[in-house]
Amino acid sequence: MAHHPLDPLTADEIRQAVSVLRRDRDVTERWRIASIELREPSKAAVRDHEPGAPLEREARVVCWNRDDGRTHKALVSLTGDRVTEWRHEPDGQPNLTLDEVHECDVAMRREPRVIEALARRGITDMDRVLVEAWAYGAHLVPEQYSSRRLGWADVWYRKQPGANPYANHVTGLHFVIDLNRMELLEVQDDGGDEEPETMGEYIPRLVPSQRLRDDVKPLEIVQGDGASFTLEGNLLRWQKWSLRIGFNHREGLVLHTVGYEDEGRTRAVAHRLSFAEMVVPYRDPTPDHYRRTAFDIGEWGLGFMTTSLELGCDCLGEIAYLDAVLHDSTGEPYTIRNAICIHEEDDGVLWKHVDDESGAETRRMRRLVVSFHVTVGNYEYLIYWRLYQDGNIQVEVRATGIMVTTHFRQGRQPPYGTLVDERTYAPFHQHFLVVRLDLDIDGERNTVYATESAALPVGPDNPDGMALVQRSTPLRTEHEGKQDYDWSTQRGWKVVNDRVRNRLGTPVGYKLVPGDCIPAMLDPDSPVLRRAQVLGHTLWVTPFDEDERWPCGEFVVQSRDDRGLPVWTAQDRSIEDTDVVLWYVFGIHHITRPEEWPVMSVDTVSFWLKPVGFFDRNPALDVPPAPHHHPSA
Ligand SMILES: [Cu+2]
Repeated sequence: MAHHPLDPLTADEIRQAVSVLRRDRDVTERWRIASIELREPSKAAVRDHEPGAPLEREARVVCWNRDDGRTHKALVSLTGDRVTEWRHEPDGQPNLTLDEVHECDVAMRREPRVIEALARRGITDMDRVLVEAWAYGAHLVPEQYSSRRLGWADVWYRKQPGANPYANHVTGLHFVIDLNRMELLEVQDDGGDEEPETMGEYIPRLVPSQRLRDDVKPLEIVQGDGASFTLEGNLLRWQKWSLRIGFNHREGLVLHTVGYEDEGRTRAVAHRLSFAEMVVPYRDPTPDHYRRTAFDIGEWGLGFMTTSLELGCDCLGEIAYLDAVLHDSTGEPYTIRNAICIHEEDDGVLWKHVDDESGAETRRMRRLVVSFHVTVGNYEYLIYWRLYQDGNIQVEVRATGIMVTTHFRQGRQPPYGTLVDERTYAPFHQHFLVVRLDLDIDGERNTVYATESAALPVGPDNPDGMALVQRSTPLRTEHEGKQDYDWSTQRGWKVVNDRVRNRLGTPVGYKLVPGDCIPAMLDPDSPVLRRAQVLGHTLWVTPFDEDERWPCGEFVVQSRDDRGLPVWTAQDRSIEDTDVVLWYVFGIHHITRPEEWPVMSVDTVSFWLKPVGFFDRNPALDVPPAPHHHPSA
C-alpha cells in the first residue's frame, strides 16, 4: 500500500491499472503492456499533502496491439477505477520489453534459416546460441517495413554451457525481425570466416591456467551502532538531508524532494533528480555495427534493466535495500529484490588544518550513497547519487561489463576500434548520459547563470597581469539556455534564487560543476544526432512542464527525429525567475583498450552540484571529530 503521493505504484495498483484497461478498453492478451508507472502528483499536491490523508493515485500506461501495431497511451485513475485518458499515438513505437527480446531469441533459435546459417559456420548446438535484438533508427527501415516493429539481431555463441556469450560474436550474421509477429524478415550473412582463437571468459573456472591472487586480506566495514540514516517507507533522512526515493521502469531510481535542514527548517534543493536518456552510438560504419545506436533509457529502460544487489559485493557496510516493483509485458507485476542500495561511506578527509599552537583539527568525510545497477545486454551501468555533509551532491556513473567485439579477416582490421584479441576488435563508441535536474533552490522560482572566469589584460590596474574576475550571465530564454562546455573559461552553471539572500546579502544558489562533458563529434546531418539533438549541447534549460520528461522524445524506438528538447525549446520560452529544469549531458568517450577485455574494469564519470552562497558559511563546521581508535602502543 502506498503511503505518500510519490511512492511508486504497488503490485496491486499495477494489477488494477491493467484490469481497468482490459475491462474498459478491450486490451486483450494480444496487446503488450510497454510500461506502467505512477503519474506523479503536482508539486503543489506534494507540498500540501498531509500524512495519512487519502491519496489520489493515477497510473500512466503505454500499450500496443500486436495485431495492428497501434500504440495507445492511457491515464488510469486508480482511485476512481476508470480510464481518464486514452490516446492513439500514430508514430510511437514503445520501449522494447524483456519478454519480446527473450521471445525473439527463442523464436530465432528455432528458425530454419537461422539454424542453417549457423550450421554453415559449424555451430549446431542452438542451446549455446544467443540471438539478441537491438532497436534502431527509422532511417534504416525500408519503406515496406515502416509500419512494423523491428529488431536487428546479433548472434553470440557460448563456447561451453555457462560461458560468456559476448566472448564470441558470430560476425557477419544479422537478422531483421518483426517483433510483433516474431517473424524473420531478412538474413544478412557474409558467409563467415574461420573463427579466431580468442579468450573472452571472465569467470575464474573458465579462464585457462589462471590462479587467483591470494594476498587480498579481508577489509571489513563495521558500524557497531548502525548506520546514521533512517528510512521510513521511502523517506530517507541523513545528516540534515532529507529526500524521497522513487523508481520507475524508465528512469530507474528517482530522487524526490531533496532538502537540507538549516537552522531548524528544511530548505528545498531539488524537486526531482533522475537520468532521462542515455545514447550510445557506435562509431563504426562497418556492416556489423552501423545500426548500433542504443538508447538505453528510451529503448530499454533503466528500471526494467535493474538487477538485484548483493551485500558484500555491490555495497559494503550497514545497508538498507529497497525493492522495486515493475511488470512484464502482460502487465503482471514482479519484484526486483534489493534494487536500490542505501548506505554510508567513509570518504577520507572532509576538512583539516594544522596550527602551530592548537595542533591538527581534522574531520572525516561521510557520504550517503543511493545507488542502483543496470545490465543492458553486454554492458553494466552502476549509478550513484551521493550526498555529502557539506551540502554537495555528486552524481557518478560507472560503466563496466563486456564490450561489443567482432572478428575481422586477416590483415583487414577496420580503423574504427582497438585490437583486443586475436583478429578481434572493440569498436569505438560514446556513452552519452542525460540527467534531468529539476532543482528548486529555496523555492521554485530560479534563474540559471552561466559562470565564467576571465583574466584581465595587463594595464594600470593590473600591472602584473594577475587579475581574474568571475562573470555571471543570466540565461533568459531557452535559446540562451543551450550551453556548451568551455574549458578555457571554466564555464559552469549556477541555479540561483534571486529572491532569497544569505547572511552576506548575496542570492542563494547551487552550481552545476560540469565533469566529463564530451563533444558529440557527430555530423549535423547524421541520423543519430537528428534523433538525439540533446547531444549537441552540454546543457539545456527549460521551464518546468510535467509532460516534458524525455529529451529525445517519449518514443525513441525507430525514431527519425527528436521530438523532445528541440521541439520544446523551439518555443524559446522564458527561463528567467521561473521553475527551471536543467538537462545536463556528460559521458564516456570510449576509445577501447586491450585492458578492457574480456571484462572491463569500471570507467567512471561524474559531475557535482555544489552550494554557492546557499549557506552562510561551511555547513560542515559542526561535524564532530571522529573518535580515536588507535590501539595504544
Ligand atoms: Cu563503452
